[in-house]
Amino acid sequence: MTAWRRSLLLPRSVPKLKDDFSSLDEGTHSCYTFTESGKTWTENRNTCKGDGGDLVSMETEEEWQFINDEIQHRSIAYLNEYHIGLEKNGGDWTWINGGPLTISKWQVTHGEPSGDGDVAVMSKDYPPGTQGLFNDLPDYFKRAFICEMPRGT
Ligand SMILES: [Ca+2]
Ligand SMILES: [Ca+2]
Repeated sequence: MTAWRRSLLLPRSVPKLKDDFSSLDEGTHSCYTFTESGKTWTENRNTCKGDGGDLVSMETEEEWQFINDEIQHRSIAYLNEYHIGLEKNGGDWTWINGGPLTISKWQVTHGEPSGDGDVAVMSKDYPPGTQGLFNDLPDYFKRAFICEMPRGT
């Protein structure tokens, strides 16, 4: 192969980094990206939007189960918690895509939601025994996060 031809082909062979951390749910037809670290809830949400998605909204038990299965075999920093697309609007917890919160996943044995914030995290296992369960936190706490993107973007 000539040198000029090789240089034309090179850029196509460089993989997109985010593909290494994402997985596809055949049920929801969404693609999810799991980070190992992150910033504030609002900054993380903007990162998801920049990639053509948003923080994850889990409208069904099946989608929650898929996400929980994924995070149980991933490693993250920041206290084993991920920002998700759940926020308090006028006293009601709603998904940021507009859907109501229909699954019961608060860490009730730890008194959550405790009212200390208007955004939510999903636990990998922090505190121990809370796998996949939610906790409300202030926006400015820095955490890893999960993006949901429509298939094909
Ligand atoms: Ca969803
Ligand atoms: Ca809390």
